[in-house]
Amino acid sequence: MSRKSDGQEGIWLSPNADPRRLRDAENARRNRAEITQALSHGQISRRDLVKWGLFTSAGIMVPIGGLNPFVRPLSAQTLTPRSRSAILATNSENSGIPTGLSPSPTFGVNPFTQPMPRFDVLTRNAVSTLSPAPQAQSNQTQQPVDPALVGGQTGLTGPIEGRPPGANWAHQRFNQFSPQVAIEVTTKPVTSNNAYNPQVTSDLNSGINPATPIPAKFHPSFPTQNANRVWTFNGTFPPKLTQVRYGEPVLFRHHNGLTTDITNNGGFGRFTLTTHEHNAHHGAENDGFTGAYFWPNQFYDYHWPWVLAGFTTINTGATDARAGAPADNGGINKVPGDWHETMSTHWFHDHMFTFTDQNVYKCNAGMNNIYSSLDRGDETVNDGVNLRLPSGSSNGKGWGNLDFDVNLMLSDKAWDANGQLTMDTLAFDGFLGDQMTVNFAWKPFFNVYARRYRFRILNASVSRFFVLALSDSSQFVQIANDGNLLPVTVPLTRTDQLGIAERYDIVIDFSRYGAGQTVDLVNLQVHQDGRGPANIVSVAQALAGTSDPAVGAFLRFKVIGPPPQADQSVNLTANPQTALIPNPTLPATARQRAFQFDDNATQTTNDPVTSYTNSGPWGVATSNTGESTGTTLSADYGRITSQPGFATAEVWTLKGGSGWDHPIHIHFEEGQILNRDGVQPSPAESGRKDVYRLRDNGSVTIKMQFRDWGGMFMEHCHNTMHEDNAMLMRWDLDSGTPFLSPLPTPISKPTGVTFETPDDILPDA
Ligand SMILES: [Cu+2]
Repeated sequence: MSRKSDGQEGIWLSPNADPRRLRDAENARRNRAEITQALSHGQISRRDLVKWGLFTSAGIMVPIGGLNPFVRPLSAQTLTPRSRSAILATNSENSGIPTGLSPSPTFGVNPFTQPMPRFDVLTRNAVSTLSPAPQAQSNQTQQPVDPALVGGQTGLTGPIEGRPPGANWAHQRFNQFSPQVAIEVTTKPVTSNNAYNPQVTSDLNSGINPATPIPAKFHPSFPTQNANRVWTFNGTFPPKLTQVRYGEPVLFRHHNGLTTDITNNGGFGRFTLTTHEHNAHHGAENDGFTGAYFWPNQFYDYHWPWVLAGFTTINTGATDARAGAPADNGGINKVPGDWHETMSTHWFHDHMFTFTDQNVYKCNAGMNNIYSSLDRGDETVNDGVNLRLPSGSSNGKGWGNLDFDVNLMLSDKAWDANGQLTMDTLAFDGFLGDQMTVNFAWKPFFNVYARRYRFRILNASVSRFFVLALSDSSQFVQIANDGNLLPVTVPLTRTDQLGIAERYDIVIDFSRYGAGQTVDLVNLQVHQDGRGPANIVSVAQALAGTSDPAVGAFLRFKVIGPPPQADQSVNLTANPQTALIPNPTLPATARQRAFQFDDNATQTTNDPVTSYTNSGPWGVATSNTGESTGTTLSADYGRITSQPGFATAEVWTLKGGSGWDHPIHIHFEEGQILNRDGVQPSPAESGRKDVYRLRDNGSVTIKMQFRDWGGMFMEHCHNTMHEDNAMLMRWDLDSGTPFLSPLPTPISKPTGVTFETPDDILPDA
């Protein structure tokens, strides 16, 4: 299929469009929302949609008026079998899967009129505050199960913890890395925030008084979100931040506080949860496996040990200060492992099988800053190890200062005529919102001092890519990509395409501006559909406006004057190509594999729980020999696609289809790009990565290691609309006793997790 929507107008309907077209779009939106809702309530399946002729088996929505906003309602196009087959016959190449919702209203509010809230920092508690105490194996203490979860049956019990039971899902090395910090959080329907904890003073938070409740609104002058339209960590805005250190294991206890009524979801989203700490180097039992989801009234204990990769074989005596954690007194606590594997910027989000897109879009996402001796979050510590990236030092802890180290979560959203968050989950090409938010705030401003700032930028969209520039086209410096500081920083006036789930850490030096000046962060990346990025426009074009309403300025920096203390961070303005963390040395290649990410997938299994319920639209073809790839398969988390050897390194080639850009995420350990389409990667993606944009018809060859921990992990497209429909595969890493091999697949139920043998193991896995 080609990328351009043949002969169709763009998906973006202007508010000034022909009123009939706007009305048609609104009718189509309502009809599609009904189907979305019925799907999310489990009342119908995707297979039903195919059976009824609303979709082809390849997942393409047929152009039926009243459903597809690009097709005028015509009496001939009612849902009779005859017209359906005629439509299917004549429109088999219809490539425009619409995402054309009617424009989101902005209620006469101007952009840049609300302060951008800093992240809400989750409290770090003593482990003794957890009740019950955490334990290596899942806590199977029984509790009554709400009849609503089990078809009305009464008197049933189920475990308080949703983690699968037994030795295979016990926390690996739990005694060796016993938790020292507890972070407890509950996903809940959204409400007002009365306990906002930004960990910075008000002058560093655009004047926001944290004692003033923060309403569940994308702007103070927009309507309040209904409780079940938005589900967040702790049920409040803004997004949550965790702060962790190497050598300090964390017990992240996640409670499911959602309603037990599956239909009480605001029209989209699923009440079962599983939380992925995006690219943590942890055992699989803590990775948020897509099938290891837990239910309302349950919790799941995630053990985050925060170890440097290679800790079992490299620097095992912990003698190198560069492999270290920031001590409270400004010193270093050395840890085992390879300091080249130090990570900095992560995020965590829901990974529920076939509902990740909806649950993350409902704002169930946060970020995680990882502190190390190299990147400690105190720019004043001058010990020859600390890279002194912009942070400030005001908390007096010697690490974890957020003064000038700012998390930015970018996501495009859409809302209905009443201002309520809305989503089109039938947009199988990809879902695009028409409104930009930063930290869940619509087009905010952010006050800055005239000094260097670090911004940890996350693309938390469903399907949208970004290209970022400053409105005056001035220079900034990229210091990290994904979780990892770059080998050498990169001066830029425009970023590369920031794929979904990618992180770019950049440093902007505002000392060149005077008090009262402003400069905006601008998105230059146009989308015409959700398949991948279209053209990139100039800053001038973006500011003038394009057909894509999410292009243009979306965050305004207001310079308030000189900083209260001198900037002591490394001067990247003077030295924009500064060495940070070199790549680790990779061992010999044990094996090569190839994965093709494509459409028109088939499903070879029919497991009612673990299989995506019909063939297509998306899938992965796997060659475990590295030669030509096999059949493109729809996801089944009961299928073991590949089984890399423990403590080996492999070369994987990831290939994309024509007309698409799939940002591929491989869980567990970073890879290094050996080549992109046969040539060396750019400096900005020459570090370690966990998301690989394939680009149109592109291929990326990476090398990665498989060590330290075992279990079942995933590889998938992070355009979550593709991931959920069903471009996801499972790979297993057998770390030996006590693991069974092959690992039994967990089947999650409110009454407890059971296991079944894998549905399928691919040849040469
Ligand atoms: Cu994709």
